[in-house]
Amino acid sequence: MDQYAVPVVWSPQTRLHDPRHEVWVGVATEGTERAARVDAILDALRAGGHDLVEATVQPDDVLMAVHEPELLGFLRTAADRWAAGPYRDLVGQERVVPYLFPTPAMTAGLPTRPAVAVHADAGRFAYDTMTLVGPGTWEAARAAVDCAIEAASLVAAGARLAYALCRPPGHHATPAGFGGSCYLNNAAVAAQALRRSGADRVGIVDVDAHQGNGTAAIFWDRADVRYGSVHVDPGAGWFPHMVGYADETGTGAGAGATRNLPLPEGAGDEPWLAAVAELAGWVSECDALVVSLGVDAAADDPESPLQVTAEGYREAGRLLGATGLPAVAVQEGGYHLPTLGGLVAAYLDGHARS
Ligand code: SP5
Ligand code: ZN
Repeated sequence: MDQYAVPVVWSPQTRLHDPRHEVWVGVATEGTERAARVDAILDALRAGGHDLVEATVQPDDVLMAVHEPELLGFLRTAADRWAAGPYRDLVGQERVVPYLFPTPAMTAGLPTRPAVAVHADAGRFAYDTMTLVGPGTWEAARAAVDCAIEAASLVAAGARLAYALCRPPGHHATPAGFGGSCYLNNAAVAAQALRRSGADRVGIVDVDAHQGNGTAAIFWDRADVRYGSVHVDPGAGWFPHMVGYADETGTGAGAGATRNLPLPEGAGDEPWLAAVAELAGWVSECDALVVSLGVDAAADDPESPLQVTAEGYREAGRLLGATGLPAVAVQEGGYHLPTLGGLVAAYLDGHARS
């Protein structure tokens, strides 16, 4: 076996989620977070000589430590509720799309109770209209969590680096909400699993093009898990729009344990790698590392204006590998199918050879 081979934990179940469409600015656009992403990545990593490991089913306890039971219950049952409702006749499509959102603008201080109709109830958990729940969504998201837990177990057992081919991605999933193509927060689960297996302090470095508002929220008031992200400036009009600014640094026990490094539209390798190096230094005093490995900061990606190259991703791997920390890399975004696998392979090679 190649000494630089990385265990790649994946699951065929992650192909079961087919979002088909995102409802965006009033129109149904083609979904970008497609099942074909799994095979694009698998093919590149298999060709790169890495070791494919099929995830086994893992218990729910770590997942329940990062998400509220109400969210898990909704996601587990939503597609069946939709199938049992009148939607096939009404609209002829089988995916749950939220129709209203019970924000303070609606509730206005009145007492509220959960909506009976699933298209209304969905707004209690969904925070955008782009992240639909259909048949197979729960099974895929839950299998992605299995991948994250199993990769963390491999690292706890002595692997220097393990990669979890999680799909759908997770870093936008908050304690009680889903959005941004994410349902369950795989990276948060990996960090929590590493904590349970004995790492006193875990650092998360998020190199996805978008700030991981879900991961930030989960660890916002915790000192034991640091969260650092480099991403396109939300102030320039990019998702998640309302969070991810540099002055957001955590609260309470977690004060100072969050870092956001926003970059302007068009930023390429040089400023991006300077930010990655900064975050690598910041987490180096932790005991273990989780990398939220979105590759949508790449120049060809349709979902972000950053201009990072494959060599940039390789160098990011070197920088984070050079921390010497045992590390789990968790797949996040990355949507350009022709280059997706090569970008992930470049990162893993840089990290494994560092
Ligand atoms: C995990 C991750 O990378 N999530 C990305 C969330 C940002 N999505 C914003 C989508 C904006 C609309 N894109 C339209 C493209 C046509 N489908
Ligand atoms: Zn992203």
